[in-house]
Amino acid sequence: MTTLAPEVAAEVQKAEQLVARGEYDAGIALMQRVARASGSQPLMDRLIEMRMQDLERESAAPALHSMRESNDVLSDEQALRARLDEDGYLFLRGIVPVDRLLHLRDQITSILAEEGWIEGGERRLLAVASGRPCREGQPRFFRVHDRVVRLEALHALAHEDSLLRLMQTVLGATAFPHPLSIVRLIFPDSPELSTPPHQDYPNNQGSADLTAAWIPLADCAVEDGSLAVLEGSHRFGVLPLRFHLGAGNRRAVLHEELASLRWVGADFAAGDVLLFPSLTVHRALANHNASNMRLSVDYRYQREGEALTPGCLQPHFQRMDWDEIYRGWQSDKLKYYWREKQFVEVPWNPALHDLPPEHVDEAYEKELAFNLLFNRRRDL
Ligand SMILES: O=C(O)CCC(=O)C(=O)O
Ligand SMILES: [Fe+2]
Repeated sequence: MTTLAPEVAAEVQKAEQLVARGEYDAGIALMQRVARASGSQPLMDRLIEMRMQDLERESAAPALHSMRESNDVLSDEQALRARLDEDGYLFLRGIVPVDRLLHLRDQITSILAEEGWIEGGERRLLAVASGRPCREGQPRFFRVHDRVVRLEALHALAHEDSLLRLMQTVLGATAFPHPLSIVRLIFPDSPELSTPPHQDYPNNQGSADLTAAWIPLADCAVEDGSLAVLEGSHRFGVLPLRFHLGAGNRRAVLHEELASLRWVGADFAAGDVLLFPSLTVHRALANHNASNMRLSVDYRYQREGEALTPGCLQPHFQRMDWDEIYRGWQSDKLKYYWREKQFVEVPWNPALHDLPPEHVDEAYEKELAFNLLFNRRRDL
């Protein structure tokens, strides 16, 4: 470091001070500019170390309060809606029949075991991870996901009677699920890859009343990586985005006004459902289970007559069309069901989903930092 020009050294010192004060975004952004402009390897190494620290900090558990259960007002639609409006979420116990969840879990874990992601045999349903964590977007991720996303049971679960009745109570009689059914295949021992705080609105757009249902496919305690919600965060409009390694590759930037809000979470039991509209900030907690993957699904519902974007009518990741997905399904009942629904198709606005230009370098640096952290844990 002694060979650095004085003005470079001053910038480095400023970046270090920002990071030491906890201003990671600003400190790392400055360090990134200085390190890349100087071409100095020691500065690049220091930048990656800062990124490692930042990844650890980001994935650490937030102070967590208990989610409010709303089963007491389940049959009172006014009260349910008032809760949703007040808290920005609804947490309901025992909605989805457990046999329906297990039926899907059985099929997903069969695929995961065949593909070598988890142990087969008697422990298959536990989803005991046997390989290195896989990230959304990697070729080995898509090899598995392309099989899971074809499962009739994955799509049929969004239409399950009790779940659909709940969504129609909350949203109104015309509520229907988008065919975009999402499955999450979350490895243990990779907290840095947990889904970061974000709003669904930039991904889905259309109606802001669009409401997600998050459903784990087995009991899922906080330590197993359940979902947490930033209570009341639906009142702050659409937040800016930064790159993140977790699902969706984007996190919301939480400005000062949101600093006083509380994160709420719960130990989910199989059958429990968490609902939230698309402006509510939510995140996954890190999966610290010693061995098991966290498997969950999330579906989005909206009222007829409202806006939706074309991506909500496509299979997740849009790697195949519905005809291909439907090949081998037992029933025709749910094929293209949304063609009977009324909605206003509006264009998706990419500007709402864009990342700042420096994100390409950031993605590379974070990937490097993640691999270093992961290998360090393995070496312990
Ligand atoms: O399950 C996860 O990790 C993310 C879920 C999520 O973001 C959602 O359901 O909108
Ligand atoms: Fe989300």
